[in-house]
Amino acid sequence: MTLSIDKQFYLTESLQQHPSAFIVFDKDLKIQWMNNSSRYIFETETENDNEVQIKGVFNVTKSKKLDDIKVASSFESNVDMRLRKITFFLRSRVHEVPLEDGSSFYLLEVLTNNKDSLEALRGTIACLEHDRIDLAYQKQIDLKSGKLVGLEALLRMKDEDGKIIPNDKFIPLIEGESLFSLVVTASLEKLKEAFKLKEEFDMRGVTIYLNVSAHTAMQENFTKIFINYVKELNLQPGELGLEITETAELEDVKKAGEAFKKLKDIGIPLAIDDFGAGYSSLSYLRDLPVDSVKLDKVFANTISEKTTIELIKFVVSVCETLSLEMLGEGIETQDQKEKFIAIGCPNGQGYLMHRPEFIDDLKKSL
Ligand code: G
Ligand code: MN
Repeated sequence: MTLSIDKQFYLTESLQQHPSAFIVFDKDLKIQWMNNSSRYIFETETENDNEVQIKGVFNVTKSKKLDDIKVASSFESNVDMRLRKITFFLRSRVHEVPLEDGSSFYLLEVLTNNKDSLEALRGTIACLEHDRIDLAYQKQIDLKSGKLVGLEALLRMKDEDGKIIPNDKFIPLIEGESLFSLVVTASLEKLKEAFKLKEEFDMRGVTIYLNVSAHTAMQENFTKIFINYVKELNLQPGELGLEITETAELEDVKKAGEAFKKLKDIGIPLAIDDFGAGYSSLSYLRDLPVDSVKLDKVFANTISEKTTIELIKFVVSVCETLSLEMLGEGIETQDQKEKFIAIGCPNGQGYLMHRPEFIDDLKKSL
């Protein structure tokens, strides 16, 4: 079906410049038209070159195929998209627009909350397509002996000029999107380099940690990704770990606990990141199968204050009682390091010991 010129005219006039991304497609899922926002996020000039394809439209609530929906004029749906080499789901609202001849066409509206989300979507797609997803590594040290105990892999997405995009710019905005699973998959692919290095340098007992939000790690498809990864690389228990960071309160802690239990069972330890700040709270120690606590860098920053010292002592004592590993983050000075040792915090991480490095530089510093 092709849209009649006049119909298309009214539609395109009003939606061409709309800040949301809109796509018109027919019942054979062939894309007929895209507005400027769509072209922008997909980085494409025209709808006719097959760079962007709709593979399927699913009604989330009713699990019905597009053709079955005769009554609804608008429904929320995951749209299965193929963009050049990558495929992902787009959270969308699909409007069915009837035509005079009894047929209809479909208007897809990409469900993003605001302009920043659109930018995050576009930026992430570009990073995925152009292999601009990298990992930097930072050493985690036994403070007394100086021995290497862990490596934290830090996501580093780069823009077209090679400049690093701050993680808080895109990640919170795409975490709920299926696109994010591609970022995790790309990170895990990169992480294989670190496991190779680990073998090469015989770093037994060193855990390599990847950062994920609890919201991410508790979703079933992510649990599967991690489980398959451990199998594929034949990793031994404790070789891969996850650091859980939170940018929002965890709604279903019980469900998260169950998901983490599955990961723990296959030998993936769980570290609570940024502990004692933001949403990373004491109750996580009760409700999640935690192995290790990473004390937020605000404690290192203020370690000269009496209250901070008492708080660190308290966490040290909790960790000892519950047999948890503990690490102080953001150690930048010798004085901070010594205070951590005096209080009894066993492990540390920070610019004083090691600044995050990409794999080639890390290799040189091992
Ligand atoms: O949330 P998380 O703890 O994963 O954040 C780690 C971030 O902190 C990384 O981006 C890393 O570069 C940064 N970082 C690591 N060590 C230090 C440090 O000693 N001081 C400061 N200010 N930042 C650090
Ligand atoms: Mn971290």
